Amino acid sequence: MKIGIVCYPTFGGSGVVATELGKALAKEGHQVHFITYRQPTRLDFFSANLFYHEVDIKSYPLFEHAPYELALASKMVNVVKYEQLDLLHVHYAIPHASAAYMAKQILKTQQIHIPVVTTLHGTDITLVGKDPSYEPVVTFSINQSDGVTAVSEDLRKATFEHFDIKREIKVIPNFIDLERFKKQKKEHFKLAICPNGEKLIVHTSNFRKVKRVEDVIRVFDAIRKQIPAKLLLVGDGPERDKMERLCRELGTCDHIRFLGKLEAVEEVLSVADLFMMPSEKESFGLAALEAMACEVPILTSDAGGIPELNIDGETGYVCKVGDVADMTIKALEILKDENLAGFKDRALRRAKEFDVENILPMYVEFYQETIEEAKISLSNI
Ligand code: GMT
Repeated sequence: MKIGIVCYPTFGGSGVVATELGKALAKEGHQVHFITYRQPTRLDFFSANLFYHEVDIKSYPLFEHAPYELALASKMVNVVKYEQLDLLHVHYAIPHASAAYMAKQILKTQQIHIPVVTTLHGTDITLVGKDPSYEPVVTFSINQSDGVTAVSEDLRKATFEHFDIKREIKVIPNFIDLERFKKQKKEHFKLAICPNGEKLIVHTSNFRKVKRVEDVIRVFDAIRKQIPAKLLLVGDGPERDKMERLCRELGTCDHIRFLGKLEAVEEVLSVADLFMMPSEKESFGLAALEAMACEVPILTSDAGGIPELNIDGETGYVCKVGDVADMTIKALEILKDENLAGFKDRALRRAKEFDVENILPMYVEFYQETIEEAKISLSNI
């Protein structure tokens, strides 16, 4: 197949999933065309089946905001037409699903019929999308897509709750490349951070409010009052300054390192004893899956689709959002020497269920079905 993939090329989970999906499809022999406003972060190598088309967003003194959606729709029209794509797969509803709708309508006037698959990733539904300023367009563009997927059962349910959806939504979970995300030998790194055998806790996120990084720091502070431990915080975002101030207030700065945006996150995960994800909203929790693949147990909140990944008491623990006291008790339970190895084994075993090799066929099958159904409905007109 010839597939066009539209996503945010930044560090966000939706962009990572879209890029990894494109890479896996290309490896299987499909031709994949990325249509994005910047080279996606993880698309930094050559492959004969991978193509990149940059969306050129022209500004003009009259525009306070350059019209990204129009530039994207125009680029989609051109790429579908000249590369003769079979399908467009857009990731994150806003504004990718509505831009795809516009491209589809333009192409229709030229007798080109392109099926569109939209994948809902999380905040496009649970946070931004349901805001009245976007809701009508999001509802419309989901209903107008030829196929829709959501990354967890919880997100699927939330979509039906928040929007007037008249079509089916298929759940296809996030996946992991176990070739890249696996425990590596990095003992020297562990020794540098934890010279006295301290337990190492890791959190990675984009430091937005929904991630509740403050809970990570408060739980860590409480853990450290009981056992020697260190904390590594990977990523950056709007809450970072506030979190640095909190460390100073708590007097824990000597035990916490802010690593910023790190590409090789698997190297840090390889030496971690516990990964924390206390999010307020989280449709799936790709960062937690990456940790599990590196044999790290996870301590999470019960937000959104996280409990579909984290099996309470098996791969880690699931606590109520904001329950710092319970999170501390559960973290100490996982970190006990007699428990840790079991949690690590089970985390890895669970991660293997989300191996890209298991999930990729679900997308391929869904594309084929969507293309077939679009052909049938066209022949019925
Ligand atoms: O986690 C983020 O804030 C980034 C966001 C995105 O859309 O880029 O991630 C969402 O999509 C990921 C991939 O499907 C999911 O694993 C994350 O759980 C989801 N984030 C939220 O729902 C907050």
